[in-house]
Amino acid sequence: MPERKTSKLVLEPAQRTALVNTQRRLLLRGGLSLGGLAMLSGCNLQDGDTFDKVLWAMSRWNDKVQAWLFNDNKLAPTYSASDITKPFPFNAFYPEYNVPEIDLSDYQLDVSGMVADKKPWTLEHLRRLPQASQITRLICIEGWSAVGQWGGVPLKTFLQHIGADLNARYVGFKCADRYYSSIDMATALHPQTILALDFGGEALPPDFGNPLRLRVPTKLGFKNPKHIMAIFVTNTYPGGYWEDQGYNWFSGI
Ligand SMILES: Nc1nc2c(c(=O)[nH]1)N[C@H]1C(S)=C(S)[C@@H](COP(=O)(O)O)O[C@H]1N2
Ligand SMILES: [Mo]
Repeated sequence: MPERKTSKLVLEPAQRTALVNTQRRLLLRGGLSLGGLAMLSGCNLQDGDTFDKVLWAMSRWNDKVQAWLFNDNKLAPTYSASDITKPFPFNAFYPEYNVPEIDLSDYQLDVSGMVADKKPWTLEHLRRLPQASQITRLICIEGWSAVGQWGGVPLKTFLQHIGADLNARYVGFKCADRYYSSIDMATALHPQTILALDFGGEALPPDFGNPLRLRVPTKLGFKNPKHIMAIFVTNTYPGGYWEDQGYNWFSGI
């Protein structure tokens, strides 16, 4: 096994300032070395690694700390019907006219990974499971937020029905539009995390993720994948569309 080097990185002054500030924010006050950070983040950091790679490792480390601090019962605030934002903002990595067209007649949700029952689910079948509804705030990292009402199957209920290994680390989602995302198991089992079929009391319209989206009000908007086609349970870090471009994977409580 190659020896881990823990000596200092060579950084530009501006990078140094940014790194020092990030370290402060990430509670790295205890004087964690590059090697120590490498061990905690699971990244193989070496002398001469780029600034981006070090920041990325720190973000992974931060995710871990947040998961340790995560409290199952911590609930996102809920609102009343009069607080609902109208019209509700649309957001995706493409403009509204490119929203995917999904043929509902042959739609099925695929299930794979660490689950006992891998049979695909129809929408009718999903609607026969117990349903929950919430009025919560969706917060987009781009600087806007909006209150909406979503209804559907609590993800915990769904995971129990498919015999998912609830000790697995991640639940991942693949969408009809190349989007993908993933959440930690604690978040998947959180009482407010739902597989939403309805928006504002009606079946999800195309703009807002028909026929199925994840609604997880304890996380930022980009952790709420729309147009879900497949769900998988895994111990292998699945990343996400924005997560893999540097957005913090945990992004919430
Ligand atoms: N499939 C898919 N899901 C997605 C996105 C996307 O581009 N494709 N964008 C995410 C982002 S960044 C946000 S803020 C929310 C926006 O949801 P809304 O259109 O219901 O407001 O969806 C998330 N889920
Ligand atoms: Mo977003």
